[in-house]
Amino acid sequence: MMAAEVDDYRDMLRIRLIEEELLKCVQDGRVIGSAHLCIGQEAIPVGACRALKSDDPVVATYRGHGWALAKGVPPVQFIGEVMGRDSTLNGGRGGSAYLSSPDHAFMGENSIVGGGLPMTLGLAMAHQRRATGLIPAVSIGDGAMNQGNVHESLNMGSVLGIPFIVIVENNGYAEMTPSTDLTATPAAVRAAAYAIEAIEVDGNSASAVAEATRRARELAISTQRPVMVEAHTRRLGGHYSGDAQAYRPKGELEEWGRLDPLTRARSLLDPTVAEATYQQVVAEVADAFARAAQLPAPLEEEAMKHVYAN
Ligand SMILES: Cc1ncc(C[n+]2csc(CCOP(=O)(O)OP(=O)(O)O)c2C)c(N)n1
Repeated sequence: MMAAEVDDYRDMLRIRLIEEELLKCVQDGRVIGSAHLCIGQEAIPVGACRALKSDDPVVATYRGHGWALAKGVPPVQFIGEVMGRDSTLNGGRGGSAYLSSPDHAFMGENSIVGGGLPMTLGLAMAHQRRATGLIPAVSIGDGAMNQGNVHESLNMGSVLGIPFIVIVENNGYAEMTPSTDLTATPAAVRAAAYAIEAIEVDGNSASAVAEATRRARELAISTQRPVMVEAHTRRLGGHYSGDAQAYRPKGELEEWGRLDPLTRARSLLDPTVAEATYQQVVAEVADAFARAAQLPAPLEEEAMKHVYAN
């Protein structure tokens, strides 16, 4: 057992426990609106962020809680932001699906499927011009691989020689549609159309994702082009917090649950260490929720700040 394995378990568990509590918050009204959870997919942000430099900018989707936390956004501020509190992140304006923290190189979530690609291309152009040595990374879903702007960005990045990493989280579904009913070829196969490298990886292993991302980062630098990582995983919850998942075939969740990255990560640990880590994260998350609930509500008179209307 190595320290990295304890870190993987702890970091994935923190994301899982925070999201499970956030789901309760949506259900009991502590969070207004909905939330798109990454339950089952935690190994991808945890592994990828371990391989990226801490200043490498990351762009995520509405399913971006894990990425924000893996980039080091403090849980209290993160939870407060999702609860619409006056957090130091976006003052409650970002919420679950639009939060950002540039101080942690977490450039933000967005709800435009595939919308992270053009943003990341722009970020990558800026970093290349300024010769910062940083490599931006973007997470998208497999469904987003059918969006035009994803292909436009990959083509442009390849032709213009702009290095960035696109991590495709193939989680088995795009909303309520099975990925296999939607996409004719795997994402990694399509990368060849843009003459960029692609690496397929078991997205339920943080160490495998870390290794793939490390290679992707090196390839982005050596080829001076985008590089794709297709991480195969399983969404172990609904598309969003209100999704009853009636479309799932019987037994699917049980079958997919056997691949749960957390169960696997825990099985690699000494049972005493695993249990101590579990208890430590339970206490840490409970404390973070209690402290987030103490954050003040945004001031009513500031509601029109940061909007163009007045
Ligand atoms: C441009 C655009 N089209 C459609 C939608 C509606 N929509 C929201 S999520 C989603 C499915 C995306 O699936 P995928 O990219 O696989 O990501 P996942 O939700 O599985 O993480 C769709 C079609 C949207 N938000 N934006």
